[in-house]
Amino acid sequence: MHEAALATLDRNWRGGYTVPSPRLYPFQWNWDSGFIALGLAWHRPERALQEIRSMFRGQWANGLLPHINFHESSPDYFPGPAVWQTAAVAAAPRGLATSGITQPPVFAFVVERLLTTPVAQLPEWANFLAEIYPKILAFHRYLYTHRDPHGEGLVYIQHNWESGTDNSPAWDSVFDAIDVSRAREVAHLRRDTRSVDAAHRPTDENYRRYITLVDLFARCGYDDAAIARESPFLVQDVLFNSLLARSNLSLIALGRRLGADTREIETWHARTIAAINTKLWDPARGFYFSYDLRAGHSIPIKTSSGFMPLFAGICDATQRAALARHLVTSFAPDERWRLCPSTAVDEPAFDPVKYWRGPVWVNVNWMLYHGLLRSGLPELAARVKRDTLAYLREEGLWEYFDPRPPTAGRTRGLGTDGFSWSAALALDWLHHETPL
Ligand code: 9WN
Repeated sequence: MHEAALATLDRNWRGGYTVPSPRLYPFQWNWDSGFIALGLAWHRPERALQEIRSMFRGQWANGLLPHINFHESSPDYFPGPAVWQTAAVAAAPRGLATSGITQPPVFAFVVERLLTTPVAQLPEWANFLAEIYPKILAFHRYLYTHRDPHGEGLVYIQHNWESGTDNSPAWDSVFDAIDVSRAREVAHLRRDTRSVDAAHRPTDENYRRYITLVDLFARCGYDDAAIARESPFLVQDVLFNSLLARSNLSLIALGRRLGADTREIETWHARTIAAINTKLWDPARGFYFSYDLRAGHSIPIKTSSGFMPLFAGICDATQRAALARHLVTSFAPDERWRLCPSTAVDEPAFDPVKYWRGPVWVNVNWMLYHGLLRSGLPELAARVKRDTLAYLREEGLWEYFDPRPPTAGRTRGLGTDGFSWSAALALDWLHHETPL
């Protein structure tokens, strides 16, 4: 597995950045790039810095860090730059096409973790740190300024692709409410289902809605105020906000190292923790849920995103116990199931092979592992690590995995193989004992 992980990262390297998968995702993705840097850190430390620098080349003048940097053109992905139409937007960078939405904020905790890897021994590390800190800070400031209209400390996502958990059943009710009777058909433009089994991917009906939103953003010229007024999709996602909280903590630590004034971040941080634990916590169900800001209600569907406050380290003893109970009951009916399904097995929408509606994802497991460790749940953490490494060893470096007990003739590796963050986080697990 170790050799395969190294070979995968080398194969997916494009001279400055890493593609998540050569055929399915031929560009640089935002949160992928952060996880990938953690794997590069051990054998290709210079590349870890290049990877992050390449990502931030796409940063917009308003601080937005786009979810895709289109460094080179490729016919293998839809939607490409022609659909995003960001070239005319004043805040977008010159000389590099990007998408116009973001992804969960990982870079502060990624850079903090790099401190304890060979990357921090590189002569240029100190320069890198001084250069990247203000850029990450600008991204967080963008989120708090543009995505938190009521000053709640919770930022909203404006597209399911911003959640990273694209076709999670949590977004179904939002998408069901969108009128697509006059929206354009996009099924024939899709490229993903040419290289991956359509049963493992979102549906054409999903894609029609995803692109309807992108078309709306382009019409709004990526003006966040206009989008907030007009778009049907405004969601305070529990994963996104938990990663923001975790990243705030790291940003404060990095800022202090640099002798910076971190009071602005501390204020954001306190507000975000309190808001996650009130607005997104459901004491009756003992679980965290995202909130539909447009419709004005919570979205009570149990997904693996609900465990991410553990990773942020913001749960009290009651919350930790309730989450631990859910993990080994609603997410794993018995010991033969592997953790952690992206959607709880007892949810009607659970689908063991369809993308974020049931399969296990390595990046979520990696964050869950660290969250369980810091929550004083080492046995559960060890089970998550064991389950994940067993998949990677037995099946290969797939994008996601079927959580059900094995059955003869059924393959458990799903999506695309040779997936970069599966390789990179395997390397982090194999090399790095330190809890995050
Ligand atoms: C849209 C690259 C990305 C991941 C996401 C994952 C998937 C893209 C897609 O692939 O999303 O961003 O086209 O399906 O859901 O988490 O960052 O690996």
